[in-house]
Amino acid sequence: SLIGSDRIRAVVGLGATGLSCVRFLASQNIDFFVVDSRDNPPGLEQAKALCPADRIFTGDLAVLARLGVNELYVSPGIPLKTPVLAALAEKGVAMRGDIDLFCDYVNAPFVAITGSNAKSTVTTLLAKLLEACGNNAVAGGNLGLPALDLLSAGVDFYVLELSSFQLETTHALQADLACLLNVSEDHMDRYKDLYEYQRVKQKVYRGCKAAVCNKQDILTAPLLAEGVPVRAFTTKSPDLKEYGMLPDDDGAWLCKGVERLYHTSNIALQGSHNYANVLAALAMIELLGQDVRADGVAQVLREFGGLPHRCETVRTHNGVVYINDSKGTNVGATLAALEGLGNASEKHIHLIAGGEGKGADFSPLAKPVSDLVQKTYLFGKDASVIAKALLVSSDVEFFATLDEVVAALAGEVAPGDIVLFSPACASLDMYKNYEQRGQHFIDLVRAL
Ligand code: UMA
Ligand code: ADP
Repeated sequence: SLIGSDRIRAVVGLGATGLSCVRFLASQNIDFFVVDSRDNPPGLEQAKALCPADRIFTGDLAVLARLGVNELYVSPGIPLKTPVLAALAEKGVAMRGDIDLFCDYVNAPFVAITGSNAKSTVTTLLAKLLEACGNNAVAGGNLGLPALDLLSAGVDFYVLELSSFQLETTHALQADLACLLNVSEDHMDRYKDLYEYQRVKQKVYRGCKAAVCNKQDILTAPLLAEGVPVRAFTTKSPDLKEYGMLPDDDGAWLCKGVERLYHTSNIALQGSHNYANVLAALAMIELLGQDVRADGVAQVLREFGGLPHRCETVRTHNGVVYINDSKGTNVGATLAALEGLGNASEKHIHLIAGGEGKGADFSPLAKPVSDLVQKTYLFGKDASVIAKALLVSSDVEFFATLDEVVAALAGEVAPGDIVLFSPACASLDMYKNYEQRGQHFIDLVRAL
């Protein structure tokens, strides 16, 4: 049974995920140890209220080797390649995660969404669409609220955003619906290459009952048993049963096959990458048995303009539009932003980028930057790594801080220009998270 007394469990990590595991196991009267490598992890005080003090170990993971554990719930921020964990795995200790635990206990349909980019946008949009169709839908996972904290009675659909880190520790997901939105390089400090990362992302489809994939990204194609329904989306013209786009004089229609569903002029999200996101969400509600033409769906699409820090317009000042895309934490996101906003005949983008590069290859930025960007302003830990990947012909300048970048812009921009803050990097070298970094940009721009 799941609660077999032969299991000796430990929760590894005391951040948001670890704490949700502690709360959940305690609520089920299951015994466990807690271990965190930090002396004073964020969830320590709350864990002490739920678990005997002599079962909590902080400061080093090495103690795990002496506790006789055979089942771990490893937090996503801790690589399984960490030597203590790798040694235990070698001895047969189960390396599980909070999502595995969620799957053991969930008793309503759940959707699992992953991808290198657009996860949060699509997860949030799908939950809104399900609600608009009259369901009680809750969203969480990597999005912020840990999956276990969502479990409650009366939920019709759980919508989970899953990161590759969470999928690493998930063994039998068996989602009612699984979606891999796109695969482009990210977290190359934790994976050997793109293909190791892709294999982890593909775990989202394991045992799923229905699937949605991206026709324009072969790395998302699922290998599934016969009879499992699959829908593909594309921003090009769709084949029968696919979700896609048919252009007309003032925009395009989002379609299912030849059937026209929504015109882009009635959709608040902007840019072709966001139309792909809407198409993915429409394909998903169809597979969940909802009506893609429901009035509520039309209303959500008219109103949902996206989440903060994702290509969000901060203000227009002296004819210059300032856009905060602080959630652009990898090359793929910044490419999508450049392609969505750029115009080769005007070359009116001023790109601000830099931060913690996570070992990424920045060379895919070289051509779009040279085609679409007037000048690039680099700051943060890996600024010089990015600069080396750009073409020598592009105009690049280095700065110590974001304050200095924004101060320098005054002498560079002209009416009609766009200032795009899309770092292509994580924020952790200089900020607590991407939200704090985005807010810093917003504050600087509002003060102009
Ligand atoms: N840490 C230690 N020692 C430990 C345990 C953790 O040093 O023993 C450090 C990690 O190296 C990491 C930090 O603590 O730097 C946080 O790690 P964690 O696993 O405790 O993180 P949580 O607080 O549980 O938050 C995690 C996700 N974070 C990560 O995957 C790093 C959150 O996604 C997610 O919202 C939350 O679970 C709920 O599911 C954040 C994220 O940045 C937003 N995700 C990455 C991304 O989107 O690119 C994957
Ligand atoms: P995630 O949760 O996967 O990080 P978000 O929805 O938060 O995804 O968006 C992250 C970044 O990706 C933002 O910079 C956003 O502008 C960009 N983005 C959104 N949709 C797409 C897409 N379909 N393809 C590539 N980038 C995208």
